[in-house]
Amino acid sequence: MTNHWVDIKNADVVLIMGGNAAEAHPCGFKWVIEAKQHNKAKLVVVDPRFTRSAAMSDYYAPIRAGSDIAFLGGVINYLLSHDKIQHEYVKTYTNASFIVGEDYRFEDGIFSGYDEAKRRYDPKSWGYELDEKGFAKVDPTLQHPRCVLNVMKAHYARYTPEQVSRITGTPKDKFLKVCEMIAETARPDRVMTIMYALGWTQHSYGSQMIRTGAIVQLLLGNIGLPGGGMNALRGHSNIQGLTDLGLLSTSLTGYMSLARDSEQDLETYYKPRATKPLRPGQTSFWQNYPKFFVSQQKAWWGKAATAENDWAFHYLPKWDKAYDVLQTFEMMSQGKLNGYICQGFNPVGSFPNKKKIVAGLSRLKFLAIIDPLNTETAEFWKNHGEHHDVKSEEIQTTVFRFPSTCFAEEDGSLTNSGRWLQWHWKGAEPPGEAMGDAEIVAELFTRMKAAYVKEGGAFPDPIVNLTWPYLQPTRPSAEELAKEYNGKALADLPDPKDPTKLLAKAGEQLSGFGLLRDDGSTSSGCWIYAGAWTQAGNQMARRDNADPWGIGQTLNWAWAWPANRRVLYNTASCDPSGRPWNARRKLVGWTGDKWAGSDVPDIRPDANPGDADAVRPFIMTGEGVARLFAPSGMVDGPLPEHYEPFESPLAANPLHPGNARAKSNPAARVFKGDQEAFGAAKDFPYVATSYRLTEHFHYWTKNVRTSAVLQPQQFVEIGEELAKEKGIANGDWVKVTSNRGFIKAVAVVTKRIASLDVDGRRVHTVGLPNHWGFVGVAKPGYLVNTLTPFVGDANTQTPEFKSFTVNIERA
Ligand SMILES: Nc1nc2c(c(=O)[nH]1)N[C@H]1C(S)=C(S)[C@@H](COP(=O)(O)OP(=O)(O)OC[C@H]3O[C@@H](n4cnc5c(=O)[nH]c(N)nc54)[C@H](O)[C@@H]3O)O[C@H]1N2
Ligand SMILES: Nc1nc2c(c(=O)[nH]1)N[C@H]1C(S)=C(S)[C@@H](COP(=O)(O)OP(=O)(O)OC[C@H]3O[C@@H](n4cnc5c(=O)[nH]c(N)nc54)[C@H](O)[C@@H]3O)O[C@H]1N2
Ligand SMILES: [Mo]
Repeated sequence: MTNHWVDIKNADVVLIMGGNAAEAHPCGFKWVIEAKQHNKAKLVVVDPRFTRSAAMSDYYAPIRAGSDIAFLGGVINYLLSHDKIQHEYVKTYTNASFIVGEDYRFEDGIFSGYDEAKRRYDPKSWGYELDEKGFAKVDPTLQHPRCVLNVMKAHYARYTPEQVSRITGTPKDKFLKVCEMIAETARPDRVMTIMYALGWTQHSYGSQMIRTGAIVQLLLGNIGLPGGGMNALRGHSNIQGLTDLGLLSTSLTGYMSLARDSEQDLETYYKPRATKPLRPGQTSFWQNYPKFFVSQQKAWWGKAATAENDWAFHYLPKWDKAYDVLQTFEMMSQGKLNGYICQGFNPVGSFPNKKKIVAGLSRLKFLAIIDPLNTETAEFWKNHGEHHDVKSEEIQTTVFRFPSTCFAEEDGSLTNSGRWLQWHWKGAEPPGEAMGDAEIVAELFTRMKAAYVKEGGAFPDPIVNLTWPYLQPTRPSAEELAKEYNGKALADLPDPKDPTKLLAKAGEQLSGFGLLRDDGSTSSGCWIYAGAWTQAGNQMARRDNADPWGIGQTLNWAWAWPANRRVLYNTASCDPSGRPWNARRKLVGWTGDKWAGSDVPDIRPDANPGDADAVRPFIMTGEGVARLFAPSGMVDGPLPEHYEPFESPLAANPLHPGNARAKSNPAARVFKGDQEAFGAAKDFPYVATSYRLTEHFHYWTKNVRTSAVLQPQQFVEIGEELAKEKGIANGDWVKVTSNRGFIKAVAVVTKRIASLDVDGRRVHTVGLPNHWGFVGVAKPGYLVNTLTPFVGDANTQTPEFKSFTVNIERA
């Protein structure tokens, strides 16, 4: 989230699109109700299904799953052609005036730089035109034909209301009504928040869907303002913490990235990361990359990380490709993996194409499961009759099971969607021989280290030199780990402005990332978490909910990264002179000599907005402004474009009917066998989408009798029109088939799923709740991921769970 949960109450318009907060985030949804009740906010929901969120809305519009870029591209076109943009914001705080280089092209659905054989773009031609000093050229009059605003105008002119309706199936009048409601917030004193989750992320172009939403918000001037923002509703209680701490295969902590194999020395590694400013006078977070990186290396390798060995840079692996979950299971199915450690993860249930996942696990020598519960993955080898029909005698994988505690049996912090680190305390002792996750990992590590010390090995250094500063080496405590993430001074830190003063003494916890250095005198396991556990103690455990400004800015409740800032880019909540756009809801403002207000300013506190080359609010970019057009950072194009899901009921992309290459995302990675496992529209004519129910949490609550009673039986949802066409009555057993397998369940026939007119044909949707499987106390059912395709988003590799195709018939 750019903003946070409580802040949603400040919105004038709430757009829930690509999520179903009332169902999947029922506690957080109360802030939408607050906004409606106390702020007269209008709730707009766009979803293929009339959801529980839709039931609370002021306006609902249906949409064909997978077509949100067409919808939002149409909104962009509407805003630009009806002059419903926040002009001053767009001009000063976005790259609207930046000039795109003359080699940039977009033709027939493909951007310049495409290599068809590799399915990859070279983004060189998407860059800005630079001047002699390396700064981007701009045209403040917005007249230049290649300035971003005009490039964008031309790109989205194709997304007319008729075209949008043809692609999305959303009736034109409903689309235009949503545009009108959204456009209301182009005024400086009106804001919209966008709440989204998997309905946007789980597509082969999910990242671009989110970008389209962000572009809409920027044109309206809604980013950085209270009640505004792009708000990703995160899933598991600490999934925000997972990405913050760099658990993805090409990440390091705090959104730093692991080096590629072409970056074998520190200098080459820093070059693209420690970004140079693209505007005169601009400062950017990433200019400090070496300070964050060296401090991480010192936290990990202590004295073994020295200036002479480039801070142990060569201890880190270099990536030839991302080892995301799809890649890993692809390699497993090719027999390239011996073992797999599966900690708090149930891939047989949660990853696509169950047949392929099980085939992969069957080729392992060993599988280690660290989980408080029994799971489908732990029993992948066992025949469970019709729900999981495998030949156990042909599977040789040894499965080890390590019973772990769950979060309620441990102390620690959880980072919520709003980036708040909230400390929690153990609620109960774990049962039986269950051990904490950190203890299990620590046991594994100490034994591995002992083996490396004794036997050597190809490259023992990163293991034997790893710092392991815990009082009990096999029992690292949550407190010790948290202090390590925060970081400390390894030497006295004199104030560079006044060397007689110390900013921190050797050994002290650091108060924030501003103190980090690149000379080895500081350590921090995760720079964005610096400030969470300072000399003053555990900031995450703070529980003062005082809200002096009355807009939900409880700065003494828990601690938010970065620097306890609650709303990112918050200086964009002011006009270019530093005055809040809306005096009623003030985050920060320029007082004449500093920035101050109800939030921690997201800028140098003394950055005078009146200066000729004033620092601009989007300090994560070298431009200092937000990117409507992304010259870098995306693998599949600088502007979002609509493509069809890999399985679609349509024969072509209606925007590019003559170009088969532009039907689906040309830069998405598709493994060979998976291409062949995609189904054709003639055999699988219906759009399928999968989702959650309030009463269950993934596959765990099958182990809870009360949850099993509340939603006792697996079902699939279809609209009345499709039911009639197929002769299916409410309560009938049906069989749903994709090209990868089938499931059987009870049909719920409902008015809540509309059939839509898409590109001249009638398109029906089959809704698939996720939560059943073959382990637990609930009535067994089929895993929905028997049906789903093995392909992911081009940027993140998040699987395309939200739009694929199936057939359905009475069983
Ligand atoms: N009770 C409960 N709560 C949960 C969970 C749970 O299992 N149970 N899981 C948690 C986790 S891990 C996560 S990540 C979050 C997920 O939270 P959400 O993303 O809100 O959950 P989903 O139900 O998967 O999907 C949301 C909606 O997306 C819609 N949708 C599908 N395709 C499209 C599309 O192409 N466009 C649009 N506009 N909408 C589409 C679906 O119809 C559905 O209503 O929930 C968390 N909360
Ligand atoms: N078709 C379809 N598939 C989906 C989705 C979808 O919308 N549609 N959503 C996807 C999403 S968003 C997600 S997040 C994934 C979730 O997929 P998984 O990550 O596989 O999720 P869970 O089943 O929630 O959790 C896995 C295991 O974690 C265990 N666990 C709980 N607490 C602890 C703990 O403290 N320590 C340890 N070691 N284990 C613990 C649980 O018992 C459970 O067995 O599913 C994805 N799969
Ligand atoms: Mo999730």
